[in-house]
Amino acid sequence: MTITITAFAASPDKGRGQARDMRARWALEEVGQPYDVRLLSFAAMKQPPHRALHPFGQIPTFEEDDVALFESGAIVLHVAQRHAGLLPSEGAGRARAINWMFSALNTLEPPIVELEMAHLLEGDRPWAAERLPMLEERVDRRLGELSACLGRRAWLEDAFTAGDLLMITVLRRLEGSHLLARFPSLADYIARGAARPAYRRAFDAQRAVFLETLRAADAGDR
Ligand code: GTB
Repeated sequence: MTITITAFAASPDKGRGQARDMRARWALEEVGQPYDVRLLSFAAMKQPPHRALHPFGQIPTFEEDDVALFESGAIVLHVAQRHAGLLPSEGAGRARAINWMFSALNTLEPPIVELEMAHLLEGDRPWAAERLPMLEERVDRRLGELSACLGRRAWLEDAFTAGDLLMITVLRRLEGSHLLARFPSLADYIARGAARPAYRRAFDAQRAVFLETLRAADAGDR
């Protein structure tokens, strides 16, 4: 059975590759596994057929034979464990790469998402002027610590791993933010990840979905 993942039919990010299907796409491209994509509307995500796969009614999901997964981190780990290219084969290095995967999702992503949500949903609230600097300071601290770990190296370990893949997708959420501008080595790290041919293929594939919605809307207008 060909692997099938799910993604937004109309991503709110307008083809910027910020939705989490990008993680699954990138991992599959890195290991050279072909995959199909089932595109879902917001309404379809909340219907029983999709909820049977994803209890929270979200994307992405992953299906292959008897394996069905619904967390982007678990999907990347599964792909990395099944196929060569994203995890070192040696025990300690493999464990460290998996450690970085958890670090991306548990230590870096939460303060970044909290800040993003505060800007989006609470920016006009009376407490925003006090809360936003506090949230920014938390992100800034983590970026400083990560930048110190990375140092002058290209990747978090000796070679690119699934830990870098997840870390870069997490850091990309800060693109355009003044917070990232303080850490040029992290901006370079993101650029190095985004220059990988597998990343480009994944990015172009999700962008093609957006361009197709534009084309269809344009044809409908005529
Ligand atoms: N923990 C889960 C995982 O890592 O897979 C979280 C999955 C998740 O948040 N999915 C989002 C979703 O399905 C899409 S990625 N949302 C629809 C819903 O909950 O109804 C989050 C996302 C969405 C949009 C942007 N954007 O527009 O920039 C960025 C990230």
